[in-house]
Amino acid sequence: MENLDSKSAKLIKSTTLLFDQGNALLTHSKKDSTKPVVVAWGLMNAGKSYLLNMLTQHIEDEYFKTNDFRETAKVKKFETEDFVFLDTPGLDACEKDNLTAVDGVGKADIVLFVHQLQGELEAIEIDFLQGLVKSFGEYASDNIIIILSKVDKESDDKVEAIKQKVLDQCEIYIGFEPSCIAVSNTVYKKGAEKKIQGLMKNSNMDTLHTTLHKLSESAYDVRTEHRVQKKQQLIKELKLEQKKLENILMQYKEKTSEFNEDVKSFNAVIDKLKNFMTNISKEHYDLELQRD
Ligand SMILES: Nc1nc2c(ncn2[C@@H]2O[C@H](COP(=O)(O)OP(=O)(O)OP(=O)(O)O)[C@@H](O)[C@H]2O)c(=O)[nH]1
Ligand SMILES: [Mg+2]
Repeated sequence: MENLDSKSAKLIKSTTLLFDQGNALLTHSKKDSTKPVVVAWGLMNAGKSYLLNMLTQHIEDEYFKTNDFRETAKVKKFETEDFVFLDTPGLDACEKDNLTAVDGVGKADIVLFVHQLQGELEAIEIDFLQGLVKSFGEYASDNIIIILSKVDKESDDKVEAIKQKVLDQCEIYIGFEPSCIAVSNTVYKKGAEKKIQGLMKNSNMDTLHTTLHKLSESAYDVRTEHRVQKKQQLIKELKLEQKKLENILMQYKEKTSEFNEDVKSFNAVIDKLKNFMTNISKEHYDLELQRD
């Protein structure tokens, strides 16, 4: 059985963690942006940074640096008139828990989950999506958009087939089919540079813009609800911790009174022993005297 000291040490640790979460929640609420925060997540090289450049109209100059190898190393932010966009490093296959490792998860109002159109969702992507859904609770289906990127590399039929497969996986693993938009960053860039409306339309970036604006109307309400829910959950957990702490305190008190009882009888024995010693010494002294 676990002893009282290690039980209480564990409890103090978990309560402190809950306090930290509560403080983070309070600080976030105070310095929150009133604009919806849009966060791009996805595997390395999925096209997150390129996508955010297009969405923030960085057509010629790259604000979010892109590359063929792992490029983005930390969260980077750009604010437009309507949104705050956050770019994140690609999910790491070696990382056990990408969700807690990434910054910004508590701040995200809308998630762009970028999946490169090579095939279906990989296990690590599903894991991450499941974590996101847990964190968003009942608002997950409104807030997560799956972006299928680099569609210029595949035929329309293949794009459609992969989209269907990804949506089926979402239904199975996260319990709903989110909005799913197939985009091409390179086609949008070409269209914007050469001012060719047809290319820009084909890239589907406008559809994504429209979806974001639609979501932004309710994003603030959803964020508030999300926070309220998180606070309620925290209060519930803190109350449970309080009960456990009180229980441990009681056990300590019982131990102390047992200990006090032990000390009392111990003292009584010592007193008895002292008396006995005094008597026996006295007797011994008297005997010695008689002998002399
Ligand atoms: N053909 C094509 N290539 C793209 C598209 N979007 C991005 N790329 C290329 O894919 C590579 C990766 O793009 P990034 O935007 O840097 O990918 P990322 O997801 O930010 O990668 P990390 O920051 O390393 O996680 C780059 O070479 C881009 O040029 C697209 O729509 N079509
Ligand atoms: Mg990047």
